[in-house]
Amino acid sequence: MQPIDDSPLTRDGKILILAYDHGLEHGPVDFEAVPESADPEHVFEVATHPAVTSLAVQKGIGEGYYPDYADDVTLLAKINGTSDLWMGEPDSAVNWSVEYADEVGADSIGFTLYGGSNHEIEMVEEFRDAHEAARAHDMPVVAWAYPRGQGVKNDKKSGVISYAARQAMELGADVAKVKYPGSPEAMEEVVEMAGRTKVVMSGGSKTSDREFLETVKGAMDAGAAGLAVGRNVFQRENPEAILDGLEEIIFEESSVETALAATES
Ligand code: FBP
Repeated sequence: MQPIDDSPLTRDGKILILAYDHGLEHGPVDFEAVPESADPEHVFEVATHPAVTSLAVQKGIGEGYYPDYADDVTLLAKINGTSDLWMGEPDSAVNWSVEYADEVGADSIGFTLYGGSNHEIEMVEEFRDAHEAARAHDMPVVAWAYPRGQGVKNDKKSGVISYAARQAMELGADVAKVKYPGSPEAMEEVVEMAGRTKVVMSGGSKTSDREFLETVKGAMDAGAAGLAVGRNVFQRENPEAILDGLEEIIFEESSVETALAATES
């Protein structure tokens, strides 16, 4: 892992990745709440909010839409990804090369690691290749550190999430994106295990403004560097409002009450 505070992925050392690979990972069901969220242009517009330090997309959306937003949005190329249409041990296809992501204009890459899957060895070897190519292009590497598969009995257990963050750190990730382990205390352990690798909390399914902002605040107080969020932003009728609140918590270290007030202003 390397220092990334000078990279466009961060603002004051903090990170807010807007994730928008759900059409591939989950399918159209994720766009039902706010139908315009199926249109990548809508989400690129949302990503121009100053709180967003990068927009994470798959190849088709990157090459199809990023040229129109290159001046206003920082791109994270989600290199691998898979659909929800098949069954079996967790795995994820590598859909674009780091070289091509660089050509499209990406500033960083993202890669899912399913530690505990029967496909873990191949995934880690693919990660190695992507990681070393990213180094050659001076692009930070974000691991979607998602322990999952036959070897993992409980992927919500904090010790398992700490192990996934540690795995990401030892394999060279600059940022480990983890599911929230359930409490600020558990998050502290995750952050400790990740060492100098920054930890960002994964957004999860949509909750109320207060619940979401409280969880993010707890994660930040526990030492997280920020958030990688999809549904809790684009499934809202007013995504800019929640981003105003997140900006308060992540970059201004404000209280939840101040953040909630920002969502209403
Ligand atoms: P959310 O904030 O909507 O949870 O998005 C984060 C994310 O990692 C996306 O990048 C990805 O599409 C999705 O979650 C995968 O979630 P899962 O594998 O748990 O279904």
